[in-house]
Amino acid sequence: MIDLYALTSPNVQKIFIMLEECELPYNTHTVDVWKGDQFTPEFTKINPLQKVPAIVDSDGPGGKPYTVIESGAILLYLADKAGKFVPKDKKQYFDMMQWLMVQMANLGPMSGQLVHFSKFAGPGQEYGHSRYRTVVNKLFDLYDQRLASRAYVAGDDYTLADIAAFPWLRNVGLLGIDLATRPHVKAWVDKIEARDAVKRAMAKVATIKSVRDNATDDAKDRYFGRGKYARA
Ligand SMILES: N[C@@H](CCC(=O)N[C@@H](CS)C(=O)NCC(=O)O)C(=O)O
Repeated sequence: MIDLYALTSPNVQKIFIMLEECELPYNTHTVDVWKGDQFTPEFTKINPLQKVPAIVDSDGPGGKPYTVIESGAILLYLADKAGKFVPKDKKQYFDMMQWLMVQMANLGPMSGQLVHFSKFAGPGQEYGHSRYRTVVNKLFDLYDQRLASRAYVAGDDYTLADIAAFPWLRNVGLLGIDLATRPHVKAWVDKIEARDAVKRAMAKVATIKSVRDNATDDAKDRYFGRGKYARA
């Protein structure tokens, strides 16, 4: 059995999608990062980075419990366990890996910064907002070019590169990105959204409750490492 430590963010959505796609049994534990649950000693033992997602597999390597953090590593771990969504052909495997890394190192973190500067940083932050809006727009263009000539991000098959990118590329409302000029991303989002496993995953995400809209100023400061939580 897999225990998934989760809230509702795109990095967590990837893992719900992968678990549903692989039909692996799992329990969900809510870690409300807007309440500070990520900082408890119990959760810090599971993920010293104090972030969701994380999983604990009771049947890990050697039949022993095993913990995995970082959504990209979790996707690779689950793909290995289920034997799915990773191409066997070497070239295709490395195409998939490169685009998984593009998502993990670029699309995810840069989009996260864009959301931060547009929703949470407060007034007077135009430099940060403009910088990340530009970077994310360029990344959306890059994915659109890529999807213009192939069915999926890595090639002909649906792989981890799609599962990792989907929650971010569909997130256009929050990011303030226009898909009208990215028809290939739009068609790909629609295609992935129509998968049964993705529908099941997103329905599960929708049931998770958070205090996000009523988070205290102190909880927000701690989450964002600002105010009395800032480090020199
Ligand atoms: N690189 C990590 C990012 C995880 C991440 O940033 N999680 C956020 C939610 S999207 C979180 O738990 N933030 C709480 C905090 O930073 O205190 C991954 O892909 O798993």
